[in-house]
Amino acid sequence: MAIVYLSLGGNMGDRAANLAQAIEQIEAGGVSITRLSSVYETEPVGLPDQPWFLNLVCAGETSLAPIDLLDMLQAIETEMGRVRTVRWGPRPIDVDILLYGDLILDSRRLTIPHRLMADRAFVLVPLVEIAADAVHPGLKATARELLSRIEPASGVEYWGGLTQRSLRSQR
Ligand code: A4P
Ligand code: MG
Repeated sequence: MAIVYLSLGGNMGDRAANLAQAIEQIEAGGVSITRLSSVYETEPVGLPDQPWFLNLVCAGETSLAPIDLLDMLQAIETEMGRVRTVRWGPRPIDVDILLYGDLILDSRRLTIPHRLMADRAFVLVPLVEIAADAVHPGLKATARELLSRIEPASGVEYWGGLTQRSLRSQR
C-alpha cells in the first residue's frame, strides 16, 4: 500500500458536483480515501482568461502502481467530459498525482512529485490543511515549509466543504 496525495480541480459546469463525482470514482477505481481537504475557489494560474477553479486535495491508500493510478485517473477525466485542448485551459475535472509515498519518478508520462506543486498555492493551501507534515521527497521539505516559501496565498479563497450529502447524491 502506498500513501498518495491527489489534487483535484475544475472550472466548468457544476464544479462542486464534478469534484464529488470524481472523488466517488477515484474510490471505486482503487484508492481508499483517508482525508479530504476543504474546497477552495482559486484564481486561474497559467492561462488567466478563464473562470475561477474549485480545488481540493485528498489523501488515500492504494495498491495501484503509479502508472496504473494515472491510467485510472485519466479514464475518469475522459469519462467526465474532459477534452484536452489548450494546456492549462478550462476543464470539468483535472486530477493530478502530487505525491506517491516517497517515490521520485521522472518518466515520459509521469513526474512524481508533481513538477509544479511547490509553486502553486491552489495545491499547497489544501495540502497543508490535511497534511502539513507531508514531505516532498525531492526538495526534502514539508508542505508547510513549501507554502511558506511562496507568495502569500492570494487568489485562494475558502469556499466550503463537500458535504456527505453531495458525495452520496453522486451514487
Ligand atoms: N503527467 C506527468 N506527471 C503527472 C502527474 N504527477 N499527475 C502528465 C498527473 N499527470 C501527470 O496533463 C498533461 C500530462 O501530464 C498527462 O498526460 C500526464 O501524462 P493533462 O492533465 O493532460 O494536461 P493539463 O492539465 O492541461 O496540463 P498540465 O501541464 O498537467 O497542467 P496542470 O499542471 O494540471 O495545470 N489554476 C487553478 N487555480 N487551479 C487549477 O486546478 N489547473 C491547471 C492545470 C492550470 N491552472 C489552474 C489549475
Ligand atoms: Mg493535469
